[in-house]
Amino acid sequence: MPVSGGPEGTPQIGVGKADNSPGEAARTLIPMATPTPSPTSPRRALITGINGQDGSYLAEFLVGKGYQVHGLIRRASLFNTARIDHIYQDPHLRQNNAPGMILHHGDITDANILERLVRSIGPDEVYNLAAQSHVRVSFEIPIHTAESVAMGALKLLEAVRDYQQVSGRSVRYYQASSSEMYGRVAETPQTESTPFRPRSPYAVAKVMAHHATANYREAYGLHASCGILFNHESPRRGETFVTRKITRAVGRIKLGLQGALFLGNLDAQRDWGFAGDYVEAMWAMLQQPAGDDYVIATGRSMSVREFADRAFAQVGLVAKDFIRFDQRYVRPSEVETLCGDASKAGRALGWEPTTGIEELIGMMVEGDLELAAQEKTLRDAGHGVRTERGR
Ligand code: NDP
Ligand code: GDR
Repeated sequence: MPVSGGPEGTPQIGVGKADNSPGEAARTLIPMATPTPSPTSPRRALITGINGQDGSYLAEFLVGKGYQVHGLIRRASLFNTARIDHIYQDPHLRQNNAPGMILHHGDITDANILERLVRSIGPDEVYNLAAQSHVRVSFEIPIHTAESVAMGALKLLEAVRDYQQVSGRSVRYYQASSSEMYGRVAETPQTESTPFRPRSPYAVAKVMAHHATANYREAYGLHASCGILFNHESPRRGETFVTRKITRAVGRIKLGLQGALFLGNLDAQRDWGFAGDYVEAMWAMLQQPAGDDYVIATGRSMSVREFADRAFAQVGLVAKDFIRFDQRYVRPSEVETLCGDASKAGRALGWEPTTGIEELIGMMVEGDLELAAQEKTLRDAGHGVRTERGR
């Protein structure tokens, strides 16, 4: 999928920082031309992490609402837009209407790009979803995780603050906070006021991003909100997260393509919801008169073991006949149990989950049975099988 360098008419960018100025109040921004929205122009949203699970559902949702959606995407040596290809409109085939989605190359760790993008797009809403989001992996690459999760958020907040100051326009900001921040939980269920006791490099970094967002709200009056989202899944979930790993295995085992499923801690409990529901809460937060923090959860939790039992049962199999333990998937420090109380979001946003766990497991198993069937058809016909990653 082609990636745009930015909308036509992108103004030149220039931020001046006063030289030799004393520490306090040293920042001087040079006023400059920024895109001026007309009353008829669509609202503009910038999404970092647009090609991830949540980014894809959010982009779909916002395009459906008539937004022009801009997405930050990393350059990769293989196509990495499978989750959003269906929203993309080929400019060669498009009629005269404006594109619904425009992608821009960049990285959340690159402050220069973030500043340039925010200024050239002139977004009404910014959704910061980009992150090294795998908890187990964060123990292996803690510094990279902190750079994308914590420093990335701070750099984007700075870009938004500068843009507001220079343009005089107001931007609404969403930060993807996480239930993982509760760590060794102080109380159950967890609410917006439950203390954070992070248990992984990922969670530590998310706590920093969360507090930075609240600080920009208080210090600079930024309309900034944190969604403390509990685990949410879908057929688009990355294949190394436990729910998708299980449903992918269910499909492949059922069709004879795989013999066993290797997992770590089966006793961990999570409050699992559907990603499609959760992105609507992100948007709803930015439609409020002021920024705030909200827990988004179902209020029901279940162990990994029970999730697996139910997923295998959907195809008439017994999970324990196929599950094997692998120490490599156990975390150095684990979050044993999470269960969220989303009553504030219910009252303030009118948000509640619409998809129950059984329906969620059903849609994931159905999607992965279909993928396994495609794989089996190709194998039976004597073809090698390419995964979506191009192997
Ligand atoms: P995914 O892992 O599916 O998507 C993460 C996105 O971030 C991808 O688009 C990825 O791009 C991008 N990304 C990673 N590193 C960078 C970087 N350095 N620069 C630019 N983009 C980058 O996560 P989800 O969609 O599930 O989650 C979205 C956000 O919500 C994340 O911040 C996550 O931590 C948070 N969250 C998720 C929850 C969940 O249950 N899903 C719960 C609570 C919070 P690429 O494809 O190039 O890697
Ligand atoms: P989590 O999700 O760490 O909660 O983070 P994940 O699906 O990775 O793990 C959930 C629980 O399952 C246990 N587990 C395994 N996990 C994985 N990935 N692979 C296994 O083989 C396995 N076996 C058991 C884990 O130990 C854990 O207890 C997700 C991410 O989306 C974060 O970005 C987000 O912030 C949180 O959810 C809320």
